[in-house]
Parts: sequence; C-alpha cells; structure tokens
Amino acid sequence: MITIPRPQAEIIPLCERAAWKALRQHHAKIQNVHLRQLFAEDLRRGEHFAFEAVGLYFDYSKNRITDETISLLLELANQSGLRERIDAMFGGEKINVTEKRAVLHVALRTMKDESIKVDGTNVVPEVHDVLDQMTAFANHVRSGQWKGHTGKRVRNVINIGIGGSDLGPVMAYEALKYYSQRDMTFRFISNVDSTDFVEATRDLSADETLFIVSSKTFTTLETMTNARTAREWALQALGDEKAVARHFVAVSTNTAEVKKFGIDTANMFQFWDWVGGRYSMDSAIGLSTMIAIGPDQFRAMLAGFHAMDEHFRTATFDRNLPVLMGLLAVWYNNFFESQTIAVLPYEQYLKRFPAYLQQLTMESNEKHVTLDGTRVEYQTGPIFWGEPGTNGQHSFYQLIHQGTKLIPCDFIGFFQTLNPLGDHHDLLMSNVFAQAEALAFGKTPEEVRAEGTPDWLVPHRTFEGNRPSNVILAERLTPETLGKLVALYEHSVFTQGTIWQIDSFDQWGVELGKVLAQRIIPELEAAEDPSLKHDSSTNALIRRYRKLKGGAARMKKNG
Ligand code: G6Q
Repeated sequence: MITIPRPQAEIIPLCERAAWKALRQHHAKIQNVHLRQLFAEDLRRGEHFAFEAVGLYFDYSKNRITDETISLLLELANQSGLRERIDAMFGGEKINVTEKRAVLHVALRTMKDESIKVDGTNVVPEVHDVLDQMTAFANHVRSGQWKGHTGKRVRNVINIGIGGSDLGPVMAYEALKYYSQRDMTFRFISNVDSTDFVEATRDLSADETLFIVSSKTFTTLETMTNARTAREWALQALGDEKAVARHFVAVSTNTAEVKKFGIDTANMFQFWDWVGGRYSMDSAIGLSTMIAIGPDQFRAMLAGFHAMDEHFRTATFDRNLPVLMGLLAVWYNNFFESQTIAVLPYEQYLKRFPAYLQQLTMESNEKHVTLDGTRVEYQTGPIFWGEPGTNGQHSFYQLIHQGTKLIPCDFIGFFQTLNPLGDHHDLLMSNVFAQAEALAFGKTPEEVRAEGTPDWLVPHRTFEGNRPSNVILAERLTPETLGKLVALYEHSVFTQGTIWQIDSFDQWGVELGKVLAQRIIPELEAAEDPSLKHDSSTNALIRRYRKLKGGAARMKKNG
C-alpha cells in the first residue's frame, strides 16, 4: 500500500484550490497587458521585481506579472502545502511515494555537525565518510601516487555512466574546466552506441587510463555493456586480470554486482537509495568532478548547493529564489499555456547546462497522474531547452522574438569572465541585456515605419514584444556558484511538482522501452529467423534489420 505523506494528502485538487481559481480570473484580466505598459506605470519596476539572495541577482521584472499575480501565486504555494512539503523533504520523509523513498540530495551537502535522519538514522556521518574516501582517492590520482598496473601514473579518467550517472558529471566537468587539472584528460562514455566508446578511447593508452564505472544499480544495460568493453580493452593491452583493480573503480549502491564485476570493493564509492540519479552529481557520482577540480573546489561546490538549500528552506516565499522561479514556471505553463522554457546561459563553460537541466526538469515533472494516481486535468512540466548565448541568437532566437509561441526565457550571466580578453565580456553581456530588453519591449510598427521602412515590410520588421524572461546574474562562474545554480533549479522543480501534486522523484516513464528492448535483443541476435509476435510495424523493422545488418560488417571486411 502506498502511504501518501500527511501534508500532501490533505491538499485539495489543484483546480479546486481558491488561489487557482483566482489566478484564472486574474489571468483573464492581465493576459493582454503589455510589459511596455507595466514598465510605464511603475518607473521602478526593474528594481521592484528584483533582489539578490545567496550571491545571485534575480531580475524577474520582465515577467507578465503584477503584485497581485505574485500574491496569488504565493497563496497558491500556501494552499498547495509547499512549506509542509519542504519540511517533509528536509525531514527525510518518504516523499517519493511510488518508490517509497526519502528524497535527500540536500543531505549530500549538509555540514558535518548537522543531522538528517532516514528511518531514525542520521545519514550525515555516512555522507562525510564517503566524501573523505573520495578526497583521499582524488588526491592520490591527482598527485600521481595512484599507479596503474604497469606502474605509470593515471593521466586519463573516463566516467562510464548514463542518465543521472553521466549528465551531471559531464556538465560539471565542462562548467568547471577552468579549475581542472589540465595535465589530465577527462572523458565520458554513456551511449551503448560503440562509437561513443571507440572515439573516447582511440588515442589513449590503457596503462594510463582509469575507468570510473558509475551506476547506482550496477545493472544498467548501457553502462554495464560499456564497462565490460572497457575491461576487455584494458585487458587486451595490459594482459592481466589483476590490472582491473588498478584501472577500475565503481560508484554504486550495489556492492554484490561491483564485486562480481571484479572491482575491488575498497575502491567502491557508496551512495544511497535516497539520492535520485538526476540529483546525484554532488554524491560519489561526482568522483570524476572531484578528481578534475580537486577536493577543495568540490567542497566549495557543495557549499554553494548548501547555501541555496538553506535559502530555499528558510527564506520567506516572497523572497525565495527557487519558489518564485517555480511559481513563474507554473504561471506560464498553466495560465498562458506556454509549452517550453528556454535556458540561455551566456557563459561558454555552461554549454552542457541546458542538457543537464533537461533531465532534471523533465524526468522529474513530466507526469500524467498525481501522487494518488489520479489523471491530472492540467499540464505538468514544461519542456526545457536551450544553448549558450550568443550562439543561439544566430539560430533559434527568431522563434523567441517573432514566432507564434510564447517562450519564457532564463538568461544567466556573470559580471566577470574567467578568461578576460579585450572587450569580449562586455560584448557578451550587452547581448544578455539587449535580448531581454528586445523580448520584453519589442518594436512597434510606428517605430519601424519611423525608420523609413516601406509599408509592405513593416509587419515583417515589427517585434510584438511582451515576451517574458528572468535574468540571473552572479559574480563569476565558480564551483560555489555552480552549486547554487543547480540547487536553484532543483528546488524550482520541487516547487512546481508540489503545485501539480505529482511525484517529482520517480521515472516510471523510462521503463517500458527498456523492457521491450530486452525482448528484442535476442530476436536481433538469433541465428535462425525468430517467430516475431510484435505489431506489424515492429516485426517488419526487425526483419529488415536482420536482413541488412550484415552489410556493414561485410563492407568493412571487403574494404
Ligand atoms: C535519474 C534516472 C536515470 C538513471 C540512469 C542510470 O534520475 O534514475 O537517469 O540515473 O538510468 O542509472 P544507474 O545509475 O542505475 O546506472
């Protein structure tokens, strides 16, 4: 039987909450009001709807909101039990109801002297034990004390993992490359497509390469296939089973499977079932990050996460960054019926940040039933997407400026660049401000005409404006800032999921395809034509594949 945590069970269905109904009426009044008008009515709007918290400056003035909108959204948060829900998460309650698990990524960045209990046991000491184990190992590898099988130091680190065991490490490595040990190479293998493995290893020598097999379950098809291939690759070069212990370590919750694979469990880094995959980059899953940037910087990143956690937990909702961001996402998603949110970091190092957020947001909040299994009557999570600026400006920004879809944007920028070079940074940041300004205010037909534009061209050159955005600014991209940014989105996701009354921490939607693939694998590999019992499309695709798959191998042989 599923036990729904007490506060959530008392919440009335979303569409029946008084604040939801009031927001509907309010939306009808405000939906056609232009940001030009809102800014003209309040000359201090840019400061009114902006504040700084935990070192992040948040300007949300270019949203289609008034004070009334915000108070209704805050009321909605209250009527949705957000405060109780936050307390339940931080208190270690099993708020992931379908998997009957606590949700405690916040414990991964808790200070040593604090206590967070799961089933009566304080988990903080275990977290710090693993951090200490990671620290010792990372220091060994970084200093060259950790030797490979032939006595050479490790120069290459390859993380093998997928989904939550890959996207965080890749994003964090790219984001924090500036701080990384530059005489080492870091790579990431995730796809079961052999090209991923071949390209990641082709120029590396096995005697200088360490594989981190990152898998919570240690049973994931892609990761275990790549890990086995890595072992063959290493053994082919090193020729001795004993080499496995020097060239493979594991990050997992599954000791038995790690042992079976041949990895010395002394070199296994533990995490726990209360850490969801997409919330795990700050657990031992971040081992590659720690080796790259060093334990001190890794702990600085954790401190950034923790600062945002504390802000989320303690700040009043009207000055709470993740709460406001989450509520604004709900406002556009459910009242303006916008389908997506664009995340636009003006920082090259954050190039994988939108991809990372895609899993965090969409695996968490794209659910079709509420906690008690009732089909939702409203849209849940928006689609997240984006690319670093300014590159996106030369491709899809056309859609944001003049398309027929409303796309709220998050602009992320920094006051200082890590790589000062001429006036590059001023040019970059001028684009952040210009894009947000252009989206909000646009350009009227009168303004276009006044520039001497012929009448027939005026509609094409008109920008309607009234396109909302948040601008988030921080001093510099540091490990600490990265931690804050990730936690900001984590808790914004939490806020949205609470309003929609869904389980943001399960991911049943990825299961069916995995099961069907297991059934199809033997059908593709069987020597004799198997009797196929799928639908006619799947049967025909499998037959065609079986008939033609030898082609590539033949071509290679002949060529
Ligand atoms: C994330 C998901 C999923 C998971 C991968 C890898 O929240 O649970 O993306 O991280 O499927 O799973 P393993 O770590 O068990 O290999």
